[in-house]
Amino acid sequence: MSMLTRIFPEGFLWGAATSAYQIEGSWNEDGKGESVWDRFAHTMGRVARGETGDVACDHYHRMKGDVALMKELGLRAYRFSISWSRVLPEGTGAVNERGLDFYERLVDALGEAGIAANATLNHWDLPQALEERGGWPNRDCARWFADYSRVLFERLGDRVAMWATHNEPHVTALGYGGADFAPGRCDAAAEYRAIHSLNLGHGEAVHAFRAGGKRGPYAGKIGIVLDLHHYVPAGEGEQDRLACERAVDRAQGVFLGPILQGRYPERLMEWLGPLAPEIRAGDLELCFQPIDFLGMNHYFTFKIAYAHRGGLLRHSATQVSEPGLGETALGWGVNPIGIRAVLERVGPMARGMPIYISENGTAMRDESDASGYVEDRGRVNFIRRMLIELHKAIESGINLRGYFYWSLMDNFEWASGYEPRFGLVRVDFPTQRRTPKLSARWYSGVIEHNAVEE
Ligand code: GBH
Repeated sequence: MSMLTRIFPEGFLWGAATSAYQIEGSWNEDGKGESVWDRFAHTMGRVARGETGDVACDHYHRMKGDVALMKELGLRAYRFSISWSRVLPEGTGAVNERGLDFYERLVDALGEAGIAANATLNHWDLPQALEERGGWPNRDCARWFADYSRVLFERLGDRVAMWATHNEPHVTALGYGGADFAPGRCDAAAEYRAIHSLNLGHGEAVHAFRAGGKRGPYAGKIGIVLDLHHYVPAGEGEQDRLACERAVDRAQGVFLGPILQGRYPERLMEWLGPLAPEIRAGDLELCFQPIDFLGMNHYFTFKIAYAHRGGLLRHSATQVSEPGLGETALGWGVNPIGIRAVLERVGPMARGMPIYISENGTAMRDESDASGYVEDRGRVNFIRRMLIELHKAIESGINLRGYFYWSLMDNFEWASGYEPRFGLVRVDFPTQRRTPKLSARWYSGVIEHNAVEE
């Protein structure tokens, strides 16, 4: 077998990602307020087996050990999110100092370990108090978000290397249109209003960051994390092509457009008619702030067909896998070339701005031995295949600067609960014992050599 070593550019940022609700636990401790995900998970029937993030990985109490583990694995960067209702229990107004202190201790522990802090301000867990004031469909939410962001910039702006405003705002909006994500409102008009407030909130937060408070601009960079999957029309006909365009515009264009180009996708807005969000004078300028990087979460390739019964967008989606690669424990396809295809499509829109893979990973039915060790060769192969495609994308001129595996450790996979395991590190939930899997050891080697073997 011939071996080809693909060496990444110097300084390529290797990391792993998590989010607050999925790992922290301590949902009502030290003054934390309730979030929409606390409320959703506590509601009967919303999450598989009635599981919740009440305890999750107990990271709130085990943070020091978790950072030590990251150091042991050799991570150069760690992407985490900040729970808004831990910092501002009511969403606006009084700061909960104990909550804010937790993030300060985390950022300082990362600093001591030599790991770059990559903080996401909104990973879906809106304070429930703000949901009761209308949530994201209320455009005031943009201002509440910017005020909350400012609290974090003021306290941690001298130590955080990278900030992301939102994680996958597409999914936050789905929480209004559908039932699978909090708050699960099933209200299509609310979904599209939420999209616009999310864009405005992003713009206001970036603007606040640049204004830089009393101490002038902060040290770090700011951007946003979007879920950018690969979409292909099922057939060659016009109907499938247009259905595919609607799917891409709904999932991606409504964010990429305003944020990178200062406009919404026109054909989709026409299609939506009265459901299209109200855009006021000055809004698009606000959304269209210069950002420092684009974060891309990537998981799968969809084949899109026109479907008369396909809901508002009249489409249906099926997963695509490269032959022989099967599907993940969540039924998602595995199609390595998709990650490069998206980079090649989105790269030009980003006009050379640095791009990071802020999430990519696979859920597997891991089985551990008696010691807790998992020999997850499938996950190693998954990551290896993705990294090869990323290396090819860099060779073709894409300004890709880093890769964050999702996730550092097994955690609460939203409405699917604890069953799908994404981690490099196994978590035995009853004992909270952490055991690095084969993939963690392998990934450490990739980081150490800054290279992957093809
Ligand atoms: C990411 O979500 C999250 O950022 C992370 O918290 C999560 O744990 C991880 O990935 C793994 O799931 O486009 O309408 O068909 C990705 C979750 C999966 C949510 C696909 C939306 C498709 C909805 N996304 N899902 S749609």
